[in-house]
Amino acid sequence: MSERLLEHARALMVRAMTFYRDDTRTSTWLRGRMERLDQPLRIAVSGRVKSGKSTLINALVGEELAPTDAEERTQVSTFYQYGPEPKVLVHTPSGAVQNVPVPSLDTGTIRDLQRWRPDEVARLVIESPSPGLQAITLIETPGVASSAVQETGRSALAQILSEADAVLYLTRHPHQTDLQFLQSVHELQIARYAPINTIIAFSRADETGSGGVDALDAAERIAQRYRDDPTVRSFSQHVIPVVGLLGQAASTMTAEEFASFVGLARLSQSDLEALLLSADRFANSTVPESVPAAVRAKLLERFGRYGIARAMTCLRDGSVTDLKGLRTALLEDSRLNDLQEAVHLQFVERQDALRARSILLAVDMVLRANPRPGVQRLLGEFEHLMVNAAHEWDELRLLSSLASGQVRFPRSLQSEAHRMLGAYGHDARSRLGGDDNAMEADLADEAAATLARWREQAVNPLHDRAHREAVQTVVRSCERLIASQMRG
Ligand SMILES: Nc1nc2c(ncn2[C@@H]2O[C@H](COP(=O)(O)OP(=O)(O)O)[C@@H](O)[C@H]2O)c(=O)[nH]1
Ligand SMILES: [Mg+2]
Repeated sequence: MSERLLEHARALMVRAMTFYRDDTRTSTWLRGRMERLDQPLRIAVSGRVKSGKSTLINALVGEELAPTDAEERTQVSTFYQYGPEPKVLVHTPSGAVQNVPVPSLDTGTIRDLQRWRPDEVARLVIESPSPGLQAITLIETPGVASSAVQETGRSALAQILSEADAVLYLTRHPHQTDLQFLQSVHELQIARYAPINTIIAFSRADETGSGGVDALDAAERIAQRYRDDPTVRSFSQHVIPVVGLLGQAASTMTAEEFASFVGLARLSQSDLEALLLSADRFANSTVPESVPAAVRAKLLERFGRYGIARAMTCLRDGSVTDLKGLRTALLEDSRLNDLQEAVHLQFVERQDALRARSILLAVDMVLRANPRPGVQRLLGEFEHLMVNAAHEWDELRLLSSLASGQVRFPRSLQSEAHRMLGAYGHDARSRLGGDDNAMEADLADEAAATLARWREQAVNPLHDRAHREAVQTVVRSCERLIASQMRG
């Protein structure tokens, strides 16, 4: 159905382009939006300053491109996208695009460009042939609540978010500001669009509590609390702890770093324990000379205490013997895999629905900003599409709540809901679980029976709000299915 929604959205976009064909600015803007359908999905990586955005981007790309620890005032929206050759494009506020020749793409060069003033650069586009960028473009937004955002106004940030198909929001521990921010973005831009497009990453999870070896367990417990929070749940189904620093270091680990880890793992138990007592001791102790202090300090900066402790455990218990093995184990420990899986399931696999949402958002913006005679008709088509789209997004959102366990029904209803919401396909047979020989009349009976079962659930007083809403969504799916059976 998402495919069909996307086709309808695309058709509406084409009509809007025709409608504004004599208005060059508007039609060019719309054409730009249209061309994005053939480009990788755009994911905005947002959050406060130092929430770990750049680090996580590097971890996801598997390369060090994004400069970390940027000064707050130098923040500019930076796009990391695929290109056959390394390339840097500077977009000026007036809309001009400059190709800046750079000797190589490294964090130092990019950091220098990020220092340009906001009146000189509106956004930076970094193109790199990294395989990690083939399916997705990552956009680092200015830090939420940073002075840069205050200066340029929240609208600049909202603008970037409206250009993204999905949002990965990083927070160290969801502060009030984060929640307010996320909510305001939804109210501002996407109120009419089901928020199927936000994943919250509980970043720098290794620093949770006292930052010891059990930091991730503590982070997981906190994440669970947030998953159950109704406010959080209203805009995201996923809260995932992640250690971007370790993800970044593991995916770019060198042979020398591996050799240093092996050297450290060979120390006696007591020497190693003494070394791991504090970050200061680890980086500055005069012993062991076999792995000099400068090398240790670098390891600490790259992997963090948690990463080093995990590397020691893996190497000493014999579960890991080579660089590749250690990389795999540390990536697992960083939870980057879980995050990547969620990005894949929530964003990449649902890209048709997300792209349809982006297109509708763009058409809506244009129609409202440029009213002229005849626009009513397009607005009418838009509203009609939105009603269908909204239900489809409800279905997607509920499927992911069922998957994450936020919504749970007794087993038989659970699997029926799953099917009915279109998990196995959108035609009547897939939704009703009929076999290939099922007759139309049987399917119609089954649909009626299913609707009756779910209407019964609708008056079940034991359901809380989330479950009542879930039941309503399934009821609507049944009703729509029956309506289409009657038409067909
Ligand atoms: N311990 C730890 N530090 C991190 C992690 N991610 C980022 N950092 C550190 O936090 C600081 C800010 O990170 P950065 O990625 O630049 O944040 P940004 O401002 O949101 O882009 C840097 O010093 C990073 O090394 C993490 O997962 N664990
Ligand atoms: Mg940054």
